[in-house]
Amino acid sequence: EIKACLFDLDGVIVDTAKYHYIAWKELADGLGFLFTEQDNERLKGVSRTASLNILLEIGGLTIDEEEKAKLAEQKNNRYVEYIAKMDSSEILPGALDFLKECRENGIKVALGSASKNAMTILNNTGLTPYFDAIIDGTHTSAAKPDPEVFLLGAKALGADPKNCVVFEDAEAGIEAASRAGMFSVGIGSPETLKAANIVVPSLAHMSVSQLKESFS
Ligand code: B16
Ligand code: MG
Repeated sequence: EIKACLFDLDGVIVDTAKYHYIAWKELADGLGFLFTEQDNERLKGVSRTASLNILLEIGGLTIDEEEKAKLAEQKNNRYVEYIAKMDSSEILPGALDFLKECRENGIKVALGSASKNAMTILNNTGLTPYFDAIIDGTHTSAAKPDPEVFLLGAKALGADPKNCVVFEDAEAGIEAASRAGMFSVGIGSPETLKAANIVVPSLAHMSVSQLKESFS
């Protein structure tokens, strides 16, 4: 039986990857190397620090921790400028309807995001009231694929992991769900999200009745 649904933010509810990309690209430009959209795929679902390490590896740069902290801050300041302009028009197709449908069916809803900026995004898009619990990068000590973020979500909702469903667009997130002992729905392409229990292109292709059928 499904008692709770846990949602990743970037790539599932909103497309903030495009803003992460512009901000990382600007940083790479400043450091003097090219950062492509293809490179950006590697940063999806990955924490800010881990993202920076991947970026520096692409640029072939070795930098001390103090300097890294400054660069991460510089990138985040730019990113925050972009997300400050977000509104409800940036909610991905089907996401809001599905969140509402969960509630209507007595299913609890939680956010499970790696982002430390999740609250800003939820507030600017008007989505905060649709969540019963919000777990983001400010609450966790281990990043996905560690299951911590989803286990904290289940705990906050008072749900057993076996009664939880995770919606994720990143491989690391699907692995986190599986390590948490939860059913996973991949949002994206079946080729990249092989480990997910089921995969749909977006939440516009998902309904509670369909989910219940796949879950049983
Ligand atoms: P921040 P999610 C993730 O969000 C993004 O996919 C990832 O690209 C980003 O680096 C990470 O949040 C941290 O974000 O810099 O805002 O703390 O997919 O877990 O909702
Ligand atoms: Mg994501």
